[in-house]
Amino acid sequence: MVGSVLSAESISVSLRTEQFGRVLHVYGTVSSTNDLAKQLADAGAAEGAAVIAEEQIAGRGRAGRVWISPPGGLWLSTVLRPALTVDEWPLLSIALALAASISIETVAGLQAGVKWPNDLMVRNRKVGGILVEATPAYAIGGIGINANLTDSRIREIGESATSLQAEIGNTVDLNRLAATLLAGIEEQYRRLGSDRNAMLSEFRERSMVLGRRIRISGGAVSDGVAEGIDESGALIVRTEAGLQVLRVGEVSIRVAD
Ligand code: BT5
Repeated sequence: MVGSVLSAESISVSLRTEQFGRVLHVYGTVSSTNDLAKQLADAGAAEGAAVIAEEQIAGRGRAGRVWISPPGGLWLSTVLRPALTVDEWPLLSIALALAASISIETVAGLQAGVKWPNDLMVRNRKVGGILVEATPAYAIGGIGINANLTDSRIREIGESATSLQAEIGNTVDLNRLAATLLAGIEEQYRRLGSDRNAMLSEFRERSMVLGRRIRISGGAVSDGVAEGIDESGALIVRTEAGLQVLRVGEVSIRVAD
C-alpha cells in the first residue's frame, strides 16, 4: 500500500508549511497523541509542534469518551498557543474541523460535513473527530481521521462510524494526508487572527446542522433549530424558550427532519 506506513521523512518531503509539523514526532503505538503533545508543550515546544501515531491505546474523545484508534488511521495532535479569550475557544475546534474536512476532500475526494462542533461526517457516519484540550498556557489540538480502516475494523467500532477506505474502496496515502492536514491547520488557524469571518463562512458551508432541527444534550436536553454560528464559534439555536447560545455540548440531528 503506497504511503500506508507513516514516516516523518515522507511527511516532511511534501510538507508545505512554515511552522506546523516543522517539529514532528511520528510514533508507533502511544497512549494518546494529545498526552505526548502536552508533554512537548509543557517542555516549551513552539506552536505547530506535532505528534502523529500509528495507533493509540488510550485515544480519547470529549467528556472522557473512548476514541478507538487502530493502525491505519491518522491520529495527530499539535501544540497551539492561541491568543483567544475563553469564550472564543470553540473557534479552535472549528478551524481544525474545517482543515480536516478540506484535507479529506483533497486526498480522498469525499465531501466531509461537520457536525458542530467537532464531528467529521461522511454520509451521516462519523469519519473523524476533533478534541481540543485547553489550558491557560496552551491548547492541544487533536484530530483523528479513520483513513485506512477496513470494513471489519469499522464494524467493530459501530454502525455510526465509517472510514475513507470504506467509502472510496481504496487506501489513501497516510503521509500525504498528514502533510495536507498540517498545511490546512496552519492556514485555518492563522485565519482566526486575520480572516476570521471568511473562515467561519467556509465552515458554515460545510456545516450539517445549520437550518436543521436538532436535539441538544449534555446538560438540559432541548430541541430547536440551529440558526447560526456566531463570531466566537458558538452555535445559535432557536428553542421554545428562545434563542440559546451553545458553546459546548452535544448536538444530534433529528431524524424525522
Ligand atoms: C471526538 O470525541 O470525536 C474526538 C476524537 C478525537 C480523536 C483524536 S485522535 C488524536 C488525538 N488523540 C486523542 O486521544 N484524541 C484525539 P467525541 O465527540 O466525544 O466522540 C467520541 C465517540 O465517537 C465515542 O463515544 C464513540 O461513540 C465514537 N467513536 C469512537 N471511536 C471512533 C472512531 N474511530 N470512529 C468513529 N467514531 C468513533
